[in-house]
Amino acid sequence: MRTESSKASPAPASHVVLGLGATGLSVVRYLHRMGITPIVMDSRSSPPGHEELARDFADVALITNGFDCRYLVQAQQIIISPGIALSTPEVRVALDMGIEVIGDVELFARAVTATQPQAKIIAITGSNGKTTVTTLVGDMVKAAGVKVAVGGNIGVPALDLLATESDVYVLELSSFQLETTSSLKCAVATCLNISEDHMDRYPDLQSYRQAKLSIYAQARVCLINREDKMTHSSEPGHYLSFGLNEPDGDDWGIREGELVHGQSRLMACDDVGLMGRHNLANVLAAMALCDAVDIKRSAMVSVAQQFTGLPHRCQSVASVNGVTFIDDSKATNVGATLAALDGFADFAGQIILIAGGDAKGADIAPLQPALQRVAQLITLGRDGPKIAALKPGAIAVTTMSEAVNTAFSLCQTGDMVLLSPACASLDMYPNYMARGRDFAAAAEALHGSE
Ligand code: UMA
Ligand code: ADP
Repeated sequence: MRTESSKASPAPASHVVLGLGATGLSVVRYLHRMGITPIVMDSRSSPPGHEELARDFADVALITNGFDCRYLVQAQQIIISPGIALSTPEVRVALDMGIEVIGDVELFARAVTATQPQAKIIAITGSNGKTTVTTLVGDMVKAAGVKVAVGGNIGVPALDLLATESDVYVLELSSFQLETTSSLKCAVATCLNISEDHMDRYPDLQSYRQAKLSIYAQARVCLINREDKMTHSSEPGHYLSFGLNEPDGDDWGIREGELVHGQSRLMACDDVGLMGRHNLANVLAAMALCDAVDIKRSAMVSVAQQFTGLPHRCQSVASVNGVTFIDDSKATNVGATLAALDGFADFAGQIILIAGGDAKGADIAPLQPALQRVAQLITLGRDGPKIAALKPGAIAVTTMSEAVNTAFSLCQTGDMVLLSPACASLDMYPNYMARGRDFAAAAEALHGSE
C-alpha cells in the first residue's frame, strides 16, 4: 500500500474504490482476484482497514484525507462505500462526466449473474427488522440442508460471500446499498416496513422510501407488508404480502392465534420463540421468503420455535431486586422504539424508558403518544432534550450509569428499565453494541449497591 502523503502521486487507475472500511476492503479483495489493481480513497486520515490493506495489498495505493478528483475523472468505474453519499461533490463531478459509480452489492450481482446464474438470492430491506429476518431466513435455509451464505448490511460484505459457492445467498440491504445497486436478480425480495431513518442522508422520507423500494424491480417475487402502505408499489410485479391480520389467497398472516399461509396453518403464535408482535411479523416474512425458494415447512417451523433473538434487540440483560433490565440498544430510530413499547403493552409493572442519542435528523414527535405507557422518561445524548420535551417530568442525565441509577431509584419489584433510545449511539459510543454493553454493565453494578 502507498499513501499519497509519503510517496509520489500514484498513477491513475481504471478502478477507484471510494471508502476503506469493511466494504472497501472487500472490493479490493474482489478486484484483486479479477486481476485489477485499484486506487483507494478515503476522507478520513486513518481509515479502518488501512493496516490490512498495507499488509495484504502492497501494490494498492491509498489516498487519505479526501477524494482527489484527478483520479475520479480518469476512472472507468468507481466503487463507492455505503457510508459515502452519492451527493458528495467529488462524486457528483464524476457522475456528471458519465463515469460509472456503483456499490459493492452491484459488483456482487454482476458476479453471481456471470458465474452462478442458478444461485438463488433473497434480499431483505426495510427500516426495522432486517437483521432479525435475515438471520431467521439464513437459519431456516440452513436447517433445510441447503448451502447458504448470509451477508450485506448485517456485517459480512456481499462480495466476501463469493469466496465459497452457495445455493442460496441471503442479503440484508440498506437504503445506501440499494442506491448503487440495479442488477440483482433476486428470487424473492422484501421491504419489511418504512419509517423515518437516515434523514441526515435523504432530503425527505419519499427519497429514502424510493431507495428501499428499488429492490422490487430486481426481484421475481416481491413480498410487501400488508399493514404498511409505504412498502407497497404501483409498479407491475408479482406481489405477495405478510401481515398480522388474516390473509387472503396465497398471503401470509395470523388467524385464530396461528401463523397461516393462505388457508394452511403453520404453527401457534405462542410457540414462536421471539417476543413481541413485531417479531410475529418478522417470522411471517421470513417464512414467506423461504417458501418462495422452496424451503421445506418443517425447517421453517423448527427455527421459528427455537430462535429467541439477537443481542441488543429487546433482550433481558439483568434482573436486580425484581427489576428487569431490557437492552434494546439497536432501536436506533423512532419506529423501533415504538415497536418495543407496543411489544410490552401488556407488561404489568411500570416501564422506565431510557432514550436519546443522535436522532439522525428524524422527526421524533411520533414517539409522543407511546410515551403515555412510560411511567418515567430518562434522556441522554445529543438529541436527549428533544425527546425530553415530549413528556412532562422527563429527567435529563449525561451518562448511562446515571441513567440506570436514576431509573433504578424510581423502580419497585416487578418494574422494567428499558433502554430503547430511538436514536443512533454515535454521539456517545463507537456503536450500538457498546451502548448496550454499557447499559448492561451499569445494571449489573447495581447488585453491589443494593
Ligand atoms: N466514512 C467516511 N469517509 C469515507 C468512508 C466512510 O467518513 O471515505 C464514514 C461513513 O460516513 C460511515 C463510516 O465511515 O460513518 C463507515 O462507512 P463505510 O461505508 O466505510 O462502512 P463499512 O465499514 O464499509 O460498513 C458498511 C455498512 N456501513 C454503513 O452503511 C455506514 C455496514 O452497515 C455493513 O455491515 C458493511 O458495509 C458490510 O456490508 C452498518 C450500518 O450502520 C452496520 N448500516 C446502516 C444501518 O444499518 O442503519 C445503513
Ligand atoms: P435492522 O437490521 O433493520 O436494524 P433489527 O432486527 O436489528 O433490524 O432490529 C432493530 C430494532 O428494530 C430493534 O430495536 C428491534 O427490536 C426493532 N424491530 C425488529 N423488528 C421490527 C419490526 N418488524 N418493526 C419494528 N421494529 C422492529
